[in-house]
Amino acid sequence: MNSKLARVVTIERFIMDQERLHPEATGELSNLLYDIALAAKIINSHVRMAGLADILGSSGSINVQGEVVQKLDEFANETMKHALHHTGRVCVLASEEDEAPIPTPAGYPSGKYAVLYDPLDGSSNIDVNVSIGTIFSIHRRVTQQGEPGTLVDCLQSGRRQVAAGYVLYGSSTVMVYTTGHGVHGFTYDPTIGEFLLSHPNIATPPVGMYYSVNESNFPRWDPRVQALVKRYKGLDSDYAGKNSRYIGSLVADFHRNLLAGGVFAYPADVKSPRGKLRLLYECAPLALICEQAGGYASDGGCAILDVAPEELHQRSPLYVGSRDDVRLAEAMLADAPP
Ligand code: P6P
Repeated sequence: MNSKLARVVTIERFIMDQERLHPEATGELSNLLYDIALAAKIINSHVRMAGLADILGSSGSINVQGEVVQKLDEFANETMKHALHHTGRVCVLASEEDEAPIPTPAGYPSGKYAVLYDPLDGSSNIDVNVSIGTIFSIHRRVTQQGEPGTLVDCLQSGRRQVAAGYVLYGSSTVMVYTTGHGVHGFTYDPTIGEFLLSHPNIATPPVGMYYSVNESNFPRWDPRVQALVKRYKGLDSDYAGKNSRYIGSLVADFHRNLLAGGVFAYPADVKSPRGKLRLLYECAPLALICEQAGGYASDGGCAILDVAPEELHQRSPLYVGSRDDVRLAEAMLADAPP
């Protein structure tokens, strides 16, 4: 037995151990999570090559040019589709990159899960080598088993998710997910091509060190939002201020705050009256992860997980992270115009 393997827990092993805790489990969700982990490994390999596209492409020495030059978020989108749609585990996919849901192609069995995802969030940061991420949300289908999945299977509130997770392509590549039994993080070891358990049972502090918001939007915010951010900054005498950290890449900002404690805010403003971020495949999966880690996520008026979606790509204001910091946002925004 390889001594290294004797000490580490791969994501596959962890998923299996988790499945054994649920005798009723069929293994389909476990296999679906493996499929996503595989897609993450493939996307990771291309994200790591992105900076070399011009160099390698000009030499023509390897065919990476065709793959890496392809916009990475399109590549990530296709990779997620190819990893998922033929497995018989999903009935429909919904992607930030596609206007309409993607039912399982004809000729493939239609499974019991709907997977919604942002294949590569923050992809505008690729050219400047800033961390980016994949976010996914998994629902059990609500339409007839065996039939192609539809939009109805996608338009479910966040509270009904059976699993949610993200992959952060940062200084290392980390996959974090929950199936409703805690939040667990896995760091990719490229020497063996495996995600290894590195952050079991993540818990986020009730009050955070950081606040994360794009302060250049200050003039566009409702006065209550302006007062809230001033409070986070410590400009309100009886409230200790937080450190400002804003990367401009949702998964990176979220992950730091999840581990260290903090609040991320993307408020509604006069230019984006429903906020910028997408409810179903950005806000809702991160909200489930955050709540499972002891935090909270709100649209400023109610829990993100309780918002009933009306459209596939609908946007939502988002306040997510340390529980007390997000509750403060709700208290200070009470009765704020939607
Ligand atoms: P802004 C990236 O484009 C993204 O969708 C998220 O990853 C990030 O949190 C947000 O937009 C940043 O938006 O308006 O501050 O540049």
